[in-house]
Parts: sequence; C-alpha cells; structure tokens
Amino acid sequence: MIKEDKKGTSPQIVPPKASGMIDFKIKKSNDCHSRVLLLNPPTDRTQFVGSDNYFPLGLIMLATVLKKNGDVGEVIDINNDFFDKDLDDQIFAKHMNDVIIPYVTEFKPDMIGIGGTFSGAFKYTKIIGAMIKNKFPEIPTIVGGNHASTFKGMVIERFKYIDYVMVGEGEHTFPELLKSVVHNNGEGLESIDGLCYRKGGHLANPYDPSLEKEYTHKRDIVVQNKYYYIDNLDEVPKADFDIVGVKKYYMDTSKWYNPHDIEIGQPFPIISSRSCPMRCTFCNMWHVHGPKIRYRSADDVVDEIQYLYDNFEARYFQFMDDNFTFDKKRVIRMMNEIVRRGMKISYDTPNGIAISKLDTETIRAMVAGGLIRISIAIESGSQEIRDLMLKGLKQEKIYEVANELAKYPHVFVKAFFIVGMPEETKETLEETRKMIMNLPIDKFSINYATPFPGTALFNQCKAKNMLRYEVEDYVEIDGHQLRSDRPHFKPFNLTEQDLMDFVAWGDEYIKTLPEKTGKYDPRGAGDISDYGSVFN
Ligand code: B12
Ligand code: SF4
Repeated sequence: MIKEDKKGTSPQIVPPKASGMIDFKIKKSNDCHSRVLLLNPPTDRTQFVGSDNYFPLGLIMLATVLKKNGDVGEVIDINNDFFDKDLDDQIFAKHMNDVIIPYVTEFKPDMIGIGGTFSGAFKYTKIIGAMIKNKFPEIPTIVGGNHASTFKGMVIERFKYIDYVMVGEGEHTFPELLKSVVHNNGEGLESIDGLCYRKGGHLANPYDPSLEKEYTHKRDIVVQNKYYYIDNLDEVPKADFDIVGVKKYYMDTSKWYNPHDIEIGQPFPIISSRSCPMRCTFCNMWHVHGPKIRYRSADDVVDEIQYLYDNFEARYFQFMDDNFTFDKKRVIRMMNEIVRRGMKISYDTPNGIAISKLDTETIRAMVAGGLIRISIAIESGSQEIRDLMLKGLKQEKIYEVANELAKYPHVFVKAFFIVGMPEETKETLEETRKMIMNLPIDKFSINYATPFPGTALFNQCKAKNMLRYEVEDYVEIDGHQLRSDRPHFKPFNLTEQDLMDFVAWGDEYIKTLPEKTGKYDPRGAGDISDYGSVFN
C-alpha cells in the first residue's frame, strides 16, 4: 500500500504488518554456500565530484552479511581501480576483458551484483551487465542502489542482461534472494520485499545477446515496492573493511586540513543513521533508505569507532549520514562517549549537516568529540528559494549557526549552495552572492540544480518541459546527472549563461578565501593559487 503525500512526491509507506526484528542468519535449504561477486561501477572522472578515494560502503555491508551467513561474498571496486586513472568506454571495456571477466571465470559466482550509489555510475552498470551476460549467460545478475531503486522494474524492462533489481537497503533481502535463486529454484521470489524481476526470475530469461535490444514486455515484469526497513540498525553487522582491503583506499592525507595534528592516515566512513524525514524538493535519498529516519544507538556507533581505532589505527572518521544531527540528544551522547573513552580522533561531515538541527550545545559537543571540518547545507541565500525547496531553514538560523561555529576557529566550515532552481532570478542569485560574502565560512561549493528522477524538482521540470532528455531516457543516465559544465535546465527567468557567470564568479571569489580566513583546505585543489573550483 503506497499513499502519495500531498506534494505527490514522497510515498508514505504503510506496511501490511508491523516490521519486527530481522534475522540476519538466513537458514538455507541445504548446506551449500552461495558465491557472490559484487561489482562497484566507477563514476565518470569527467563528472566526478570530489577527489577522495571512498569505500563502497553499501557493497561492503552486503558482503559482510553474506560472510556472516557463511556465504562467499567478494567485492571488486572498479571505481577504486580507476581512482587515479583516466576512464572512457574503451579503456573500461578493456579492463572488463582483461581483469573482471577472467576473475569471474575463476571465481564462478552463483550471482553477480552491481552496485549503484550514484545515478552517474549507471552508464558503467549497463556496460558491466551487458559484458558479463554476453560471456556468462547463465549467471543471474542483480542491480541495487539509488538509481535502480528509483526506476525499479523499468531497469529490467529495458536491459535484458539484468535479471533482478533490489529496491532499498539489501542486508535482509539479498540473502533471501540468494536462498531462493541459488538453492530453491526461484521459489518464493514474490515474497521478497522490494524485489523486481521477470516472472520466473532469471530462469525465464534464457539470455540471447542478439535479443539485447528487445525490451521485455511490461506485463512480464514483477515490480514489488519496498515496505520493510530495518528498524533496529544496531542489528546490522558492522562493515568488514577487510573484504575490500583497507590499503587499496590509501590516499595521501598528509596535507589535509588538520588542526589537531593527529595523523589522519586512512579516513573511515561511519553511517550512524539511515534516511531523513525532510523532503527537500531536489533530494531523492528516500528512494533507497525509506521515508523514516532510523538510528543506530550512540553506543553502537562509538563501539564501531573504537573497533576501527583499535584495529586499523583509524584516527579520522567521516560521518556520512543523511541527517546526522536530527536527534540532538543522540549526537551529544555519542560525542560524550567518544570523549569518555579517551579516543583522540578527528572527524568531518562530507555529506552536509542540516543547519536547522544545530545549536550551541550540539556544536560544543561535536567539537569536543573531534569535529574539525563541517559541511553545512544552506543551498540558497534567498529565503524564497529555500522555502520553495522545502528546506525549512530561516535566514537568522543560518547566521546564528555560522557565527556559533566561528567561535571555534580551528573548525573548517564549508557551505553547500545550489543555483538554478526553476524560480531562481537575478535577485535571488544576488542574495546568494551576498550570503557567501558575508558568512564566516572557509570554503563553499556551488552546484547547478539537478533534477534527479524521483524528486519533486524532476516532476516540476517534467511538467514545464524543462528536462534536457526524454523522461523515459533518464533510466539510461550517462553520468550527466552529476556535476555538469552547464546547468541541467534553464530557470524560468534566467539564461544558462547567467548561472554559468555566477559559478565563474564563485570560482574567482573562492581563491580569495584562504587569505581572508587563514585556513586552507587542499582537498580538490591543485595549489593555493588554484583553490580548487566551487564544484569540489
Ligand atoms: C555517503 C554519500 C556520499 C559520499 C560518497 C560515498 C561513497 N561511498 O562513494 C560523498 C560525500 C563523496 C558523496 C558525494 C556525492 N553524492 Co552522495 N551520498 C552519500 C549518501 C549520504 C550515503 C551513501 C552510502 O554510503 N550509504 C550507505 C550504504 C550502506 O547504503 P547504500 O550505498 O545505499 O547501499 C545499500 C542499498 O542501496 C543496497 N544496495 C546498494 N548497492 C546494491 C547492489 C546490490 C546488488 C544489491 C542487492 C543491493 C544494493 O544495499 C546497500 C546496503 O543496505 C547518499 C544518500 C543515501 N542515503 O543513499 C548520498 C547520495 C547517494 N549522493 C548523492 C549525490 C547527488 C552526490 C553528489 C553528486 C553530490 C555533489 N553534487 O557533489 C556527489 C557525487 C560523488 C561521485 N561519486 O561523483 C545523491 C545521489 C542521487 C543520484 N540519484 O545519483 C544521494 C542519494 C543523496 C541525495 N540527497 O539525493 N555522497
Ligand atoms: S535535509 Fe538533506 S537528506 Fe534530508 S531531504 Fe533535505 S537534502 Fe535530503
């Protein structure tokens, strides 16, 4: 049962029965274990935002659950293979032929899963799927993550080389799928929450590469919505980073902003909650992690930090939550616990913190816990635009929080801005410019408003014929959804050039900041004379 909310964007999911505790140990029908290969597609370098070498956390978490169940789950992070290399279709195909396909031949997986945190990676998801199926028609393929969760059955309908789509988080449903497909001949597929497939599963799709262009008919596709999300996140096994090998993620962090002088070494991601109850019109996060925010307990999070601290010499953490500070008490408890245990760590929040949930007490606790770099999500200097975005953020609050953060001069403050919403005007851009110049911030980023499928912004652009591509072609995304050298659509009352001029101004202005603030953050930048670009 899915009810559209008043804005017609975010589904309020009414589960058919109350979700209970999830048993992560899936009992198999026999003693065989499954062998699963999980592949992380790369994001296109030309579209890449940010230059850090991130762990594929979602796939690591899935592989951790498989390992706990006694299955063999391996992750090949192709994104990591290309971290510091150029990438184009030809180079990628060669890598598939020379490295991935021989590995599959040797590994003999029962199933191949392809991840997809970003729509921008879907171009390579398709190439991986097609090349794998051409070579190994008998191996079932599955795609998960944000893009596939948004498009669900349409992915199967369009791409015959993909057999299954898993909507939303997969820690409890992926093992169920393996049990059904690998051990029970596809029995019970219809009761797997959020699974989309062809009737009869991959068994009904004897793959013939010559039919690749033919779309499967809609009536043959089973599309199941996702109802159950894991309530008790403490139950989810903690990411086992050994699965991918921590050394592969080495980055030279010696020049990162580091006021504590605690060696940064290898940064580790922490996700302490899932989803966010807000519905900003440009955000499609809830397609994968559901409508309701769910938390890990403060102790569980600090236990994970402690484990990484003790076993991997981790001293630098990155909280990647959608809305980390939504529950103020939990964050303060977490920070107090870090202090109580005497761990000397630093951390940042690359994914952005909701300003409406920050206050004096929370900021004080966060700084005591090791905060040295915070990204705050302002989005626009115009109250009118923020209101249209459903940001729920007042002008006074932005200044209050920025001034509060400025009381901790060692904390590096980066502000996120979006320009080019449909209603943007010269006046609202001017308000953003003024805010950037007046706020006590150390860095900022400016992104062009991006109509991610499944958002209210996408629907608005569609209704007003502003989209650059045909609606149904958004499933085929070729990386254009990430950073772009030009706006993704033209606002009602501005030209694309107006927006590009604004970004060009930002690119110049940002270079003046290190001198003004005395703080320099080289991430994404060449040297001090070229202080990165506003996209980083
Ligand atoms: C952390 C994060 C980042 C990190 C990167 C982390 C990384 N590993 O690469 C940073 C800060 C760098 C980042 C950057 C960006 N991000 Co970001 N990010 C996130 C965030 C908050 C969490 C992702 C995550 O790690 N989740 C934790 C794991 C456990 O969950 P998961 O990846 O979803 O995996 C689970 C399921 O999806 C599923 N699953 C996933 N893959 C598979 C595969 C199979 C086979 C199966 C069965 C299941 C399955 O099971 C997993 C376990 O439950 C998401 C929001 C969200 N909640 O998803 C946004 C999000 C993915 N980011 C988004 C965006 C827009 C960006 C940027 C473009 C922002 C910008 N303009 O700069 C850049 C792009 C970066 C790039 N690669 O080029 C959008 C993506 C929209 C889209 N459709 O593409 C999201 C959804 C946020 C949003 N508000 O809309 N991001
Ligand atoms: S506050 Fe952040 S995570 Fe929540 S809906 Fe808005 S943009 Fe998305």
